[in-house]
Amino acid sequence: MRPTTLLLPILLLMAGCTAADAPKPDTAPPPAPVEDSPPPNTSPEGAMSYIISPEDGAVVSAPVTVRFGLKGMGVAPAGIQTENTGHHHLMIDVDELPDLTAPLPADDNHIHFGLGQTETVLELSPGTHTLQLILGNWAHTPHAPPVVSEKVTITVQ
Ligand SMILES: [Cu+2]
Repeated sequence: MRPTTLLLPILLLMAGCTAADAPKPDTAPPPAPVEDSPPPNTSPEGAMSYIISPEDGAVVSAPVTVRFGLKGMGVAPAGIQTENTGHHHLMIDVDELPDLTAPLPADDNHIHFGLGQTETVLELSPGTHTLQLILGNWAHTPHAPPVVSEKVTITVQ
């Protein structure tokens, strides 16, 4: 009985020595830093952007509250690089969509909601206006495929 109980600690000691003395693999490349590879700029299947209100054809009075809807993706502020997220951009009276493969323009007709806002209040002049949403990624570029809402046409009294 006694020789067996002595053998086990010796074996463990030898195993420890072997691991410690093993040559370090100095030829293996260091692992690639995760933060250097941005998330893919893609949208998942079924992702959808839509204007909750006002409804298409609505007759409203200014100021107009516009509520943004998003399905299948999450809202994140500009600058936050997380897969399947983005922030809303509201196109006001924009007839032709901007380049959907580049950062979206920013002016009175292309409004960024880079803080992650999901609604806004607009002072629209009386008459007919169109509203349309485009989701942009952390760098304001639409996803692939782009997540663009239906265009809503409203009349402001
Ligand atoms: Cu933006």
